[in-house]
Amino acid sequence: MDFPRRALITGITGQDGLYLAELLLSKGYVVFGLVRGQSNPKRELLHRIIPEVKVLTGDLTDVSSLIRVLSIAGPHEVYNLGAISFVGYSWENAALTSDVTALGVLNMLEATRLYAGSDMGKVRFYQASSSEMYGKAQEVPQTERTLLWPRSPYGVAKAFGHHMTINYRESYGMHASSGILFNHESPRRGPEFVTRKVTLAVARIRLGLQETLALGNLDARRDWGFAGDYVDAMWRMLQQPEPDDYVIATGKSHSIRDLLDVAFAAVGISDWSRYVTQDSTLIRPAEVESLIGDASKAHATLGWKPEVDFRSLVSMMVEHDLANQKHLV
Ligand code: F7E
Repeated sequence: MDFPRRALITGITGQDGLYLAELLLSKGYVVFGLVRGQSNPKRELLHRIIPEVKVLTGDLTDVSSLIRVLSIAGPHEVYNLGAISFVGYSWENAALTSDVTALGVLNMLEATRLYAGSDMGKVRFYQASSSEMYGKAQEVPQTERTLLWPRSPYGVAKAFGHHMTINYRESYGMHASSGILFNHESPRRGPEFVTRKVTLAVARIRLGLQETLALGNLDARRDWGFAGDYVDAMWRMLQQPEPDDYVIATGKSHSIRDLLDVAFAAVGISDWSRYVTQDSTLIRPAEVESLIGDASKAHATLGWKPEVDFRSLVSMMVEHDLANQKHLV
């Protein structure tokens, strides 16, 4: 094995990209991150948080930029985390979501194949697949073998990326693995996602900075874990002798109402009903009602298990938001 190991991460400025970069740096990797566009403000943010990451400019929709980036980085491991990832947005921008979240995977796989050339063993590929692919879930809990029935343009795009990853593995013998990650959150989560939207609002309500919180469907259920735990599973997949697909989940499901209970309780509010309103514009055209994953394969093969439970996760996020909003009081 060559040392130091070199990794390229697409989507480096997102929640998972940041945690994964920190994990790989702690293991002695040289880490390259793909950043999109001119004067991207996230480049500055990345430099401030993790200055050791070597930033390269490219775009998942431009295969020639990916070939260039791969030839500069010379990675042993490629983590394809880049995507348009907000499900609600994907109905409004279905074509763009497909270009980035579906075809972007094909571009990255093809660029990686060309980079590897005749030595397919020189690089390993991780695809960030999603539990959103299960959509109208056909089985409870969901495993690697559960039929995919996506319910959003985002879910359809992720299903394409998942199957294309398997296809590159089977067609070219590429060490390409697909991690089917259920919802995973952290204080780094964007405020458009429901967990962070709730924890930020709860902190602001406690501090007197906000009066109410408008939400969509309160009955949806998700299997929520901690992003810091989940990036470790990505790395473990690429250390296996053989590539494969793995569900990464906690095996526990909670509703948005449970999320509200725990988040408001963390600031001493037991009845949240007077603070929460329902906004019908936040209801999705086709909802994924309930997801819960069975990660037994990851437990058995990767030796992976989640460390942070739902309560600790939500409390961690509320604490973080209380601290970062305090200066506004
Ligand atoms: O919604 C409901 C909403 O946007 C969760 C992404 O990381 O995980 C994430 O996708 C649930 C849905 O996450 C609001 O209808 C109610 O049922 O936090 P979310 P998501 O759609 O599950 C998967 C695994 C991914 O791969 C995605 O990239 O919460 N909900 N009221 C709401 N959701 C939002 N965002 N905002 C609300 O006001």
